[in-house]
Amino acid sequence: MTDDIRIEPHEGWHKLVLNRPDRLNAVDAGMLTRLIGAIDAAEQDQSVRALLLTGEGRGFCAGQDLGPDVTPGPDGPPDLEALAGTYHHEVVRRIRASRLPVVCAVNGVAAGAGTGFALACDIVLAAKSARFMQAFVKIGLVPDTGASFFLTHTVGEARARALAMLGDAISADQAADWGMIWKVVEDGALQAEAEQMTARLAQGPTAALGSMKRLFAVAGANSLNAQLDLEARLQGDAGRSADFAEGVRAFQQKRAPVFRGQ
Ligand code: T3D
Repeated sequence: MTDDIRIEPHEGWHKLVLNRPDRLNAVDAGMLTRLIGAIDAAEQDQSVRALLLTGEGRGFCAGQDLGPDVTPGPDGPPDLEALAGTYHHEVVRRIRASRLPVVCAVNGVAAGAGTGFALACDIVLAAKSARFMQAFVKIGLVPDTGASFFLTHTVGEARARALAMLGDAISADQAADWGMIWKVVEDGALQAEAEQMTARLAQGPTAALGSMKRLFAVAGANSLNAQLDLEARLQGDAGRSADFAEGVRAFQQKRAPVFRGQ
């Protein structure tokens, strides 16, 4: 049994670790199948209320493993449309559609698909020494794993185009300055801070956090009126939750709320 995806269960949340440090956690189809399985398992387990994604060693993820999956064989070139659609993009879809808040701790270089996996997450922290790189152009590919979408929405089109076309790496500080990620953390403090944040989210109003994901998923494309309608509908759902009742009770009683995620 390979452990290239390590699942570390904690009280109320799971840490998912990309674990192929000798290749800077470059991913192949098998590894992505196991990552999708780990996300699905957490999704179905009601005791899990948040996820943390990170990498082992000095890299976060160097993108697609440039090995057998993408090497031309006797039958011709690899089918990258199928590879991306079946594996890389399913990870992005799972994270975005998840009912769970997903934190990403970018512990080192995030290249190619690695950047897409990170930016698919809800809150991205990066170690000071981490770098983000649209490596695709260097091997004659186009951005995938959501990179063209996420970058356009986070850093704007001018920067997104240059990042994709030049393939230059940017520092974690630059990524934070440009609004691509939430925060830069000193290397030695990254995992502890990301774990604390994930544990905090795991004690939050899980259903409301899930609804926030639904709001932000469409906020960039919706008209204001459509977004107001959706906010009203999801606020209606939140208003009927036990967590809302508890939140208001706790406020009135001047104590911290104990959310159960319902
Ligand atoms: O269908 C589809 O969607 C296709 C897939 C597309 C998505 C993609 O992700 S395409 C982009 C694929 N990734 C890359 O092109 C990045 C390749 N890696 C690099 O450019 C560099 O490794 C980094 C800039 C990320 C880091 O550089 P550095 O100097 O810190 O480390 P290194 O020495 O290059 O790498 C360390 C080891 O990891 C090295 O192995 P070795 O020599 O010690 O045995 C290197 O070969 C290995 N490694 C790094 N990236 C990959 C990899 N092995 C396989 N695949 C990789 N992507």
